[in-house]
Amino acid sequence: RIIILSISILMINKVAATTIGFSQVGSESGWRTSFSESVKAQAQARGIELKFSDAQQKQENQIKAVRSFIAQGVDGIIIAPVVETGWKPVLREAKRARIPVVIVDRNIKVKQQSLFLTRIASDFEEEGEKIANWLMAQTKGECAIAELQGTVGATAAIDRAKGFNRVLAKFPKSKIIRSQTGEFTRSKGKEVMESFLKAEQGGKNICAVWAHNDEMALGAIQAIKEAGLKPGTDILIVSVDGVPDYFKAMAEGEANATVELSPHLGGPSFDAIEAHLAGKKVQKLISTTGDLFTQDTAAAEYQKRRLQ
Ligand code: GZL
Repeated sequence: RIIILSISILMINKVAATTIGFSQVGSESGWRTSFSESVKAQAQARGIELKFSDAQQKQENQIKAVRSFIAQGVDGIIIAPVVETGWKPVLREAKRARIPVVIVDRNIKVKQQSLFLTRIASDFEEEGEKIANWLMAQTKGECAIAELQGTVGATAAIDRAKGFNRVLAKFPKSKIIRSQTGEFTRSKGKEVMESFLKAEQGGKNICAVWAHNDEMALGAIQAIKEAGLKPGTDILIVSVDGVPDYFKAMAEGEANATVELSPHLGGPSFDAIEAHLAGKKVQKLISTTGDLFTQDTAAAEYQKRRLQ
């Protein structure tokens, strides 16, 4: 009788455990990797069975993964969308299967708000404004800027540029003189920066690099050093994410400022799905914000982060 009792308890536990599918963009940046690790750790801590899919930055892989989660009958789906468009068909399939979908980080462009449960994300425009305000204060409003944009069509790239440009418009002696996508990666960021340096007399005309994420900024720092200039002094470096390698670069004087982007979006996502499954109302947008960090606290912050 004891054996039967323990098996039935196990069965009940199995039924209670939530199964969630997570469609992740890829592993293009240090921030993205921290984000994935944080979600996996949160799932483990909560006894959630997580089905994880890495789309290698391709939307068609994300859509395939979501269809497979629906076919497996998961209790909830988390999507970190690589770009904003193209989501309506698969979201309608999830809705028909009555599976709640949480959008995390970048946004999606859908009219029907009932196609997803909630979105959990940082205010990207605010990140762009914060870093632009710091740069304008640092350069007394006079700076010729080379911009490394993120992935074309990604909310983080669109909205960070929007926030940055809104501040820049108030400083007529500052402007963006070069701008191109570095696809949020270190290698592409370095390649694009090399072309900027060639086009701008070896970098003499460039006051600062504005990179939409630390990864591309770290690539630009490599290119600037190889061109014989000092990043952080000859050319200022400003960015967003707050990954450990960037804190190290700031501590070594090779970068100047970044706005931290929290990678801990798993907990709020699981909370939202569990609240929904318990019949509770969930608000449509749950936003996170990050602080601006500069060289003066970088060494201490790096020590804290590198051990995480
Ligand atoms: C922003 C996120 C961006 C990060 C990059 O929330 O979408 O994608 O800033 C990552 O590091 O590639």
